[in-house]
Parts: sequence; structure tokens; C-alpha cells
Amino acid sequence: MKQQLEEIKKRALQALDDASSPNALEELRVKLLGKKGELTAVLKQMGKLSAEERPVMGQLANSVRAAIEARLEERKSAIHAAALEAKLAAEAIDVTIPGEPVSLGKQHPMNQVLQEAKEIFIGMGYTVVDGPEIELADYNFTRLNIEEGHPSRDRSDTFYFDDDDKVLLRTQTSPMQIRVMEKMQPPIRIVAPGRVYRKDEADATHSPMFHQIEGLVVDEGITMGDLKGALETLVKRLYGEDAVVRFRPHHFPFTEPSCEVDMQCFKCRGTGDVGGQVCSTCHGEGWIELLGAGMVHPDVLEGCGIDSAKYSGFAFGIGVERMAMGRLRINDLRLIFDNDVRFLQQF
Ligand code: 2NM
Repeated sequence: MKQQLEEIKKRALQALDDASSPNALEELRVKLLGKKGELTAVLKQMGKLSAEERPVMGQLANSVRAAIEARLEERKSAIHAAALEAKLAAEAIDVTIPGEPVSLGKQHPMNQVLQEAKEIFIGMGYTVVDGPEIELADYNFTRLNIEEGHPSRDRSDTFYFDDDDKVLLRTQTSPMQIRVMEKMQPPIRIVAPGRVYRKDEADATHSPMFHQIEGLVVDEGITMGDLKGALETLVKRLYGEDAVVRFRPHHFPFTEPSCEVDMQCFKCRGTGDVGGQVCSTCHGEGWIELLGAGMVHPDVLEGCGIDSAKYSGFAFGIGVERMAMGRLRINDLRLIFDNDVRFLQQF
């Protein structure tokens, strides 16, 4: 029996050393130490032994069991450690490998210039207002003193939603000025930026959708001098203090008097001539048209419930794409809408 036990111990330790997986270890544990295991089978024969032999063999059997159990635990942790090691090696990450470059987008040039203009107006105490792009003809035309039959109302110029020409895509942001005057009494000092729509064929200077910033100031004693000061400040902040501005008489139905504001051409400095050639920036004009403006027509004020005997105001409208083209030296309006990254990356 002693030999038997020694034999079991020897084979068991060897088998445990050879086992390479947790499953194999578990199988061995059952085979060696389980109820139907080899060691149990030997212990069952203890009854046949003499009284002197029994405790000796019992002790030996216990030490064999202890040795097997110890080796089993040893192998368990060795196999576990090896598995962990292999897993870590397989999942190793080289944190020193450079990452994929992430290319950052940026604000569209049109929005850069729009934002710049908004900030200039906010700096002069204006509030930015926002409103619907789908408008009533009443707000877009009638209340701006644009009468029935005026060419800008024509179905070939304006996008209407209905057959009786009542609902349309706004052709200017002025309907927002009407909405503000209707709700508030002076003092009013607002700018309304946003999209406007006209049935224009797209070319280098036209697009069926473009952006405007319109502004409105109404208070007691507002004069053409206030208009000139505000717009000259805008132009100089946008284009530099040395920009030269001119106010030229014009006509709009909603303002009286009305004017257009030009800036002296930065390329030819107003001469219309660059080295004996017609200046390509102003086409020989010497001036670049920037925006329209005027003193709000008394009928427009009265139509909104503002007393034109007490209050006066000025208003203006600026094409944002046109302004961006001037600011950023872009020569074709379509580039602004194409969104070709090779174009956008330049700003
Ligand atoms: C322009 C030019 C001149 C304008 C007028 C008004 C209102 F509602 F107050 F009458 N809003 N915008 C105006 C005046 C717009 O765009 C070229």
C-alpha cells in the first residue's frame, strides 16, 4: 500500500505538471481526489491493515493528498498567470504610434463675414432679430409701400406658394422690421440677418437664395446724419479706417430720401485705371456699390402704429455674399454656394 501511495503521488505530480489548461486540471482533480478517485480507492482498503500499520498509512495518505492539493493550486495559478500573460501580449497597444490626423472644419466664409458684421452692429448697441423665411405678401411688400403691380411682386421674380400671391419666400428681410415696429414703440435699434429668395438665374453675381442684413433705427430726432455715421462706421470697421465712403441718391419705395452707399475701389483708388488698363475690381467705375439705405417713409412708420410726427428712422439693406466677395476678394458668387473644400480651405 505504501508503494501504491508513492506511485499515485509520483504519477499525480507528473500529470499535474503536464496539464496545461484549467479544464485538464479539473479533470485530474476529480480523477485523483474525487469520491471515485484513485486515492479514495486506496483508502478504502485501509480496513485490511493491521492496527499498527493503519495510522502510518493514514498519515502517508494524508501527506500524499496534501502534496497533490498543493501542486494542484500551484499549477492553477501558474496556468492562470500564463493565460493572462498571453492575453496581455496579444492585446498590447503601442501608445507611441502617431494617431490619424483629424482635419478640423471651420466657419464658412459667408458666415465669417456675417458674424463680423453682426458683432459690429452689436458693438453699436443694435439687437439681432430673427424671423420667418416664409412670409405674407402683406409684410414683404404692401406694408413696405411696395404697391400692387410693382415689378418686384411679379411671379417671375418672387417665389409664391399659392395662386393668389399671398404667401411667399421673403425677397428681403425688411418684413422683420415691420414685425418689430408693429410690436415695439421707439427707441428701436435692430438688425435682421437671414436668407432671402429671388427667382434669379445663378451666375457670377446672382443666386436664387442669398443672405441679407437689414437694419432699422427709429427714435425721436433721427436724421440722415445718424444714417451716415452708422454706415460709415460699419464700412470702416469692415474694410479699414482708410476706406472712403460715398452716399449717392437713389430710390426705394420704403424710404424717403433714399441712397446707395459705395466704397472707393481699393484696387485703383477711385481712378478706374490700373497701369493703363480698366480696373477689373470696379470695372473702371472707381467705386464699389455696398448697400442701400434711407429714411423710413412716414407711411411705413404710420402703417405700423408709429407716430411719424414724433419719430423718424433710418433703415438699410446689405447683401452678405456681395460683402463677403468684397472683403475676401472672391470673384464668383457661385463659389460661395458650391462648398468645394479647395475653396473653403482658403479662408
Ligand atoms: C434696403 C434699402 C433701404 C429697409 C427699409 C425698411 C423698413 F422696414 F424700415 F422700411 N427695412 N429695410 C431698407 C431701406 C432696405 O435694402 C437695400
